[in-house]
Order: sequence, then structure tokens, then C-alpha cells
Amino acid sequence: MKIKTFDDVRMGVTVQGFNSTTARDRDIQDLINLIYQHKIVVLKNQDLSPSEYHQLGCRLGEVEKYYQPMYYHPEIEDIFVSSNVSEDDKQIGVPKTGKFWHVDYAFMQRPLSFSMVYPQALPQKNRGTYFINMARAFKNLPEKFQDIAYNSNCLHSVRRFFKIRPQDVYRPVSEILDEIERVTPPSEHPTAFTHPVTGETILYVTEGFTFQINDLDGNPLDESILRDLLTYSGQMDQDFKHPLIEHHEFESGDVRIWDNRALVHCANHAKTSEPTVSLRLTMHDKYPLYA
Ligand code: 7UC
Ligand code: FE
Repeated sequence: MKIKTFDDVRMGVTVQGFNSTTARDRDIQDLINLIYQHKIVVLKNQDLSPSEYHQLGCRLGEVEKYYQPMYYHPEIEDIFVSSNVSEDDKQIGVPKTGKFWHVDYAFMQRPLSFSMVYPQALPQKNRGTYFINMARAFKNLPEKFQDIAYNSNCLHSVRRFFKIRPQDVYRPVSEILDEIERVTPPSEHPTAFTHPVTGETILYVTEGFTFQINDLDGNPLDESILRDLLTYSGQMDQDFKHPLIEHHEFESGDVRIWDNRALVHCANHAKTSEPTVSLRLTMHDKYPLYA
């Protein structure tokens, strides 16, 4: 494996010459260490079948499939398909996923440790992902906000970004909203916590999912506090110009893996109608969300 940092500005490393079929357990452990250390790892020049890709995921951690079948890959349910391509009127996966700041599964009691994306079809440009390092975001907070973050919890829900399914047509919205609350009741996590591996303090709020901040007795704090935390972290910047925001482009053959505890991300979908397909796998490591 040949490891190179991206550039002097952005986090992450590229790995050349990784072969998932011949990789030994030691190589997999090296890879996992790189994910914690650099937060983003891009395996270059990969040519994997869906099943080989799935096997790689299974070696990186305990794969958890998405809770909604609408996203499933036709052969391998564990693979989440983001795709704007429909063949013979049959849509596979879901178009325009993740186009908002979020952490995968932060709205669940047990969020994911690693996320991995493998594009299959890429538009000419503008297909990438925005990332924010939430350890840096925490460090950048004024002390007053660090104190609040240490002494509060946040509630997270998927409700604002739940995708209407084909079978929802003609259903009353109230019924769909009730179903969302029943199936995915809000999760509660500390506003800031210690990463179990790196020891960094992570600010754990997302524009897409976090909707309330409570003190340690469960009393709601002023809404402006959550808004301020999101603003300091860069997630309220509509132009994506905030210094904490990094854009990471995809090249064909890339498999990107990232530390889903430490980063928030936001998909950048091309404005054109070019075919775009990517396969996602999500894994748990052996640690709790926070130390
Ligand atoms: O369709 C989507 O944008 C999926 C999103 C609501 N959830 C992704 C996740 O893993 O949290
Ligand atoms: Fe995502």
C-alpha cells in the first residue's frame, strides 16, 4: 500500500495498490487505523463487483443495512444505492440522497462508525462530498459554547429528510409523519463527546437531523444555541465557503471510507441530469459511540 496525504489543506489520505481480495488481516487493520488517524481514506483504482465490495465492508466492521428496503441493491441488501438512473421505468435505489449536512444514522440510537461510498457512474464534474471535521469545529468554538456543548444533549430525527416512497402516494401526510415518529423516534446523544479511539472532542450536531438541545436535566435550551453551534461549525453557510468546509471530488475507481463519528458530510449532486450511481456500505466498529 502506498499512502499519500491529499494536500496541505484537507484531511484524508489516498491509498494506491490496495487489493481487497489479497489483503491480509494486518492490512485491514492498517486501513482501519488510517481511517481513525486521517478521517478520510480513498482507495484508488478499485474495480470491485458488488459482492467483492460487500466483502471488503464485512472485513472493516459489522455491516448494518439501511432500515428502508427502497434503498437496497437488488442483489445485496446491505448495499445502499444512490442513483438517478431508472431502467425500463424501474428505479433502483433513491436519487439525490444525503444532500444536507448530516452524520449517517445520527437519528438512530446506535449511529454508524464508518461509511464507505463507491461511485459506479459519475457526472463530468461536481460529483463529490462536502465534509466538516467536527473535532476542529469543537476546538474553534468560543469557550462559552464549549461549556454548553459539554453540558447538554441533542435530539436527532430523520423527519425532515425522510424520502417519500412510491407506496406513500395518496397517503395523508399526517399518517406518514406518525409512521416516522413510530419507526424512528428521535435519538439522544451528547452535544459533545470524546471519540473512543482518537480521544478528540467531537461536536455532534447536524443541520439535517438535530432539532433540539437540552440541558442535562432534559430541559430544552434556547433554539438560538443550536443555531449558533451549527453556524460556528460552518453548516449554515449556504455558499459552502466557510473555512471548515472541504470539498472532496470523486474520481472513477475511488472507494472512499470515512470516520462517521468525527465528520459531518453533505452530498454535492451535479445540477445536470447525467447518470449518477453510487454504492454505500456502513459499518460499526467495536467501540461505543463515545468514550
Ligand atoms: O435519502 C437520504 O438522504 C437518506 C438519509 C435520510 N439518511 C442517510 C443516513 O444514513 O443517515
Ligand atoms: Fe450520508
